[in-house]
Amino acid sequence: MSQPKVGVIMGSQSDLRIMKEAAEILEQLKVPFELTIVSAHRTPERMVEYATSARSRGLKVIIAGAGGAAHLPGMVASMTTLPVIGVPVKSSNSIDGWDSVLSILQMPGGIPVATVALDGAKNAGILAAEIISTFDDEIASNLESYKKELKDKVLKTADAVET
Ligand code: RP5
Repeated sequence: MSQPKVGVIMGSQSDLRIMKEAAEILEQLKVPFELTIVSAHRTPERMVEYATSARSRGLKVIIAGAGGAAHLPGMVASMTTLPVIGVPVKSSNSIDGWDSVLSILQMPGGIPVATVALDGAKNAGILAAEIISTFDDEIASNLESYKKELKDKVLKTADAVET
């Protein structure tokens, strides 16, 4: 694949079962991306390096997923001017995922994180593609086809159940 435009990062390997959905949809939409593990708490220096070098490395959007005390998306957003999409991951010892949701959603003014639904990695991938599509016609056209497929599927089921 060509130069990655989207960086997909997550706090732990245990987030991969969810975050791979972002990778899958980016692949489907033909958006070049990179994927790695960056932990806010266990590898803080790596997080700083990732966030501060992201723009100069050519990334346009960062998708950051984490669970529990999910500081990764917000901390990355504090160190870059790239758009950051946060994915709250429901980790095994979480309080129904509310910890992840609130710690990613409730950012202070000035440091936005575009937070998707709990375990909403697929939508994070689509949103990242939509941001890229503002300056990339090929991705825009791939998104058009994807949304048409969604529409056709619904119309087909509507036809099937209609009486
Ligand atoms: C967070 O803690 C990670 O994002 C993960 O969702 C959660 C649990 O991590 P592990 O203990 O499974 O590595 O930092």
